[in-house]
Amino acid sequence: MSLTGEPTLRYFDARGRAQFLRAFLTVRDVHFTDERVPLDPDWASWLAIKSVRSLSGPFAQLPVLQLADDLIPEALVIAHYLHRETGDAAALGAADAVRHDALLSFAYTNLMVSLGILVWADLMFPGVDMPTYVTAAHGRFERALAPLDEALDEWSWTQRMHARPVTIADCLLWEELDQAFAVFGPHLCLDDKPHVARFHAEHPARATFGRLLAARPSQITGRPGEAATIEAIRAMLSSDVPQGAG
Ligand SMILES: N[C@@H](CCC(=O)N[C@@H](CS)C(=O)NCC(=O)O)C(=O)O
Repeated sequence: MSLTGEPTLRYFDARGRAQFLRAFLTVRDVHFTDERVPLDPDWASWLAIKSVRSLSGPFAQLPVLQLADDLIPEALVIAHYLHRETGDAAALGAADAVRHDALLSFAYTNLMVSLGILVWADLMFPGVDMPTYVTAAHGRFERALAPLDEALDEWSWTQRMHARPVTIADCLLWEELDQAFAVFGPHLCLDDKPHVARFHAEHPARATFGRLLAARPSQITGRPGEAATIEAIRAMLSSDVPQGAG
């Protein structure tokens, strides 16, 4: 890889928008510094650097990838940068290159962002009717997986994944499916999405992903009280809890 020096990936001590980048760099043996801003109750560590553009980038948000002489902001921009620098972008054929970028965009927007908003919903939208919102978000998430299932099948994505190095989209899609299991628990059913299930279960880097997560157990988002929120979300989705309760 032509990344000169050892890059620093700066993000909060959470999986969020950066775990797939950590996973990719690890799987592809790129030495990097995994700099994690602690999730302090008053956000003191973050506020100390938020206005320092050389640390938090042009939009004062994380993640950023710090290189020897440059700083790359925005998770998707970092992802595309790594995809190019590894030579992966050039190695994929024209059709797979478009499919790859489409998967990256889909997994980021339709899966990651939806899960993040769900976990933060009651704080982001004060007064929201959470049981209704949770049921709708869960349904929307599962419905989004149906065309994904078809695409993975049509593109023979999982088979092809075994025949080449793991790409950044492979890492993001696995991470988002895993985050979805962590949020929805038994309420995420992939029985009718065999290609999505196979992608998650047969991913060649799943052992590395698991080791990384075991070494640094992390929240999904930086939301205060996330574990209790996830428990409440699952309770709302349980058929034995009447909708409208909680
Ligand atoms: N468009 C950015 C969004 C980044 C973003 O929203 N980061 C959040 C954490 S997930 C953040 O830095 N929040 C702190 C703040 O905005 O002060 C991306 O996709 O990377």
